[in-house]
Parts: sequence; structure tokens; C-alpha cells
Amino acid sequence: MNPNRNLVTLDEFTIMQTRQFSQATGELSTLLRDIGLACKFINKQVNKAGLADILGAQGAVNVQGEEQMKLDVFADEVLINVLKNSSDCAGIASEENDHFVAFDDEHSKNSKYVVLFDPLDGSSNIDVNASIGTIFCIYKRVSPLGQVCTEADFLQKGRNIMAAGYVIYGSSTMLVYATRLGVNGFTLEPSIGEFCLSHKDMKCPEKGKIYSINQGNWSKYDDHIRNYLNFCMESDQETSRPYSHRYIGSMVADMHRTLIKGGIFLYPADKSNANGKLRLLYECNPMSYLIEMAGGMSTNGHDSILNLQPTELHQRVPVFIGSKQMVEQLQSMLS
Ligand code: AHM
Ligand code: MG
Repeated sequence: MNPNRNLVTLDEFTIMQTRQFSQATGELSTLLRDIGLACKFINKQVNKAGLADILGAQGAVNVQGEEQMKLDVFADEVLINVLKNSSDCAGIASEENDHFVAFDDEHSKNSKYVVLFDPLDGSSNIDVNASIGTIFCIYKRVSPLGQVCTEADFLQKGRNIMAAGYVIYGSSTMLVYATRLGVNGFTLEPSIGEFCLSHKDMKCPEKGKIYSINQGNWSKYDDHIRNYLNFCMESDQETSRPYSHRYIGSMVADMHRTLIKGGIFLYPADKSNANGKLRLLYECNPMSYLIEMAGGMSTNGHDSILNLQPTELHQRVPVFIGSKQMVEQLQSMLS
């Protein structure tokens, strides 16, 4: 047997990164490990979704008036339970719950971090077996230690994020996360049940050849967006147009492709949704942080998503995100 192994687990990797900073306490590593653990439980259920009674609508309706699937509820509960038991989480906010949850035991009250997540994004894709994902981000709390966390801890600008990422339940299961040190991807190795480093120092290409939007909403978009879509469809050899159109309808899957291959993902405002559909706190901020750390860009059309001051937990925002040059091009056509 060869004792030399070239697999680096998520845990080992985050600990190695922590060691680069003499003042680092390792709390962020613990939280990432706990999120990874919860996602392994979620992955197990997602994998057998077609087999079990677990597939199908629960009948409940979440705070945005959308029907919840059973797996959404399961994923939400697993994340809350794991983070409640974590040694380093003061509270959570989730896309599936009206209010944030402050953990009120003595240990949690002295924890520095809060976690926000969309437990199972793209859940309408569950019953067609397309990729879905969990999206998360971690902030240092702004309320005093020793007390329960408050809403202000969750209503922070994306710029304050300490770490953010997603898990994609796809043809393989991957966890991708970003800190100021960069973006790295880990593939779940089922035989040892560990996320192992597979995509080191990920960079979003400066430009791409794919645009990703629900083009069926064309009649609801304003002229700026329609002009940009016409631009994407026009022929121009120098800029490799027409671009290909790819839209899975599962943000994690569309963003994973955008991160790796380059491209632009758009969810604009439209006539029915003045602020678009996607949530600032649980979807747009974590993805924007990750894409920016990978050299990409994200905007609501006027300002970087990460500069927006959230005013409510379930706020929605238009989002344009991906390869830097493509987002800049779009932005120049919006004004
Ligand atoms: P969800 O959080 O209820 O799953 O909704 C978010 C999903 C995203 O994954 C995806 O980008 C978007 O909704 C697709 O919306 P649409 O079907 O309007 O194109
Ligand atoms: Mg979602």
C-alpha cells in the first residue's frame, strides 16, 4: 500500500489556509466543515429523490408564496441542525424561513459568525433530475458577543462576507467556496465520504461565449435588456458572436458553468417582477462574492451587487453576473 496520497480534503485545505495567518482561530474552517457535513446529508437524499416518497410537493408555501418541495424542507432542517450544533455559529437566516434564527445557548451567543443560505436552490428541477444546489455565505456578526445575534448581523453588505460558496448536486457533487484568498472547488469522493480538492484557484474567464437568461420572458423585458439580447444573437466574428444560449433554470448549475467556461448570467427586472426574482441575501450576494473573488463581476445594472445595503431579509434584486468583460459590455448598454 502506498502511504503517499495526493488527495487533499476540504478540512485539510481550510486548516492549511488558516495556518497562513498567525491570528486566525480556525472558526471559519470549522464552519466550512459543518456546512460540508450538512451538504453530504442533503446530497444523500437528493441522490435517492427519484426512489423515495421524499420526492414531491410538501403542500406548504414558503415566505415568497412558492410551493415547497419536501427536499427543501429537509435541506433547511439539516443545515439548521448542523449549524446549531456547530461550535462557531451564532445564528442563521434561510430563504425558506420568514425570520432569522438566533441560537440562544451560551456557546452560540459567544460565537462570532452568522450563516445565510438557500438550502436547495432550483428545487423545481428536482423532479426532472437536473442539477440543483445549496448556496451559502458567512459573515462576522456586528452585534456584541455574549448576546443573541440580531437582524443587523444578517443585513450586511455583500462586501463584508468572510466566505461564500455553493454545493452543486450534479453528475458529481462539488463544493466550491471563496474567501479573500481565492476560489477552490472540491469534489465529493463517495468512497471516503470527503470533499477533495479538485479545482484549485478557480478563475472566471475574462470573456465567454455563453449568455444565460430566461428568454421566454422577452415580452416582459425593457428595451435595454432586449437590445442586449439582440447583441448576443448578432453575428460578429471578432467578438465570437452569436453567443450560445444556455439556461438550466437552476442558478447554481448555470453559475457553475459560468465560473468554469465564462459567460454571463442575467436575471433582470421585468414587467411582473420589479426587482427580478432572485434574493439578494441568499443567492445574489454569495454568488457575486464568489465570482468577484474569481476575477469576474456582478451588478444590478447600476452598482456592484456587493455594495448594496440590504433592507430586508427576503429582498430581491436584478442581477447580471459572470465574465468581467461581458458584464461591463452589458452595463454600458443599460445606461
Ligand atoms: P428557487 O430559490 O425558488 O429555487 O428559485 C430560484 C431559481 C434559480 O435557481 C433560477 O436561476 C431561477 O429560479 C429560475 O427562474 P425562472 O424559472 O423564472 O427562469
Ligand atoms: Mg433559491
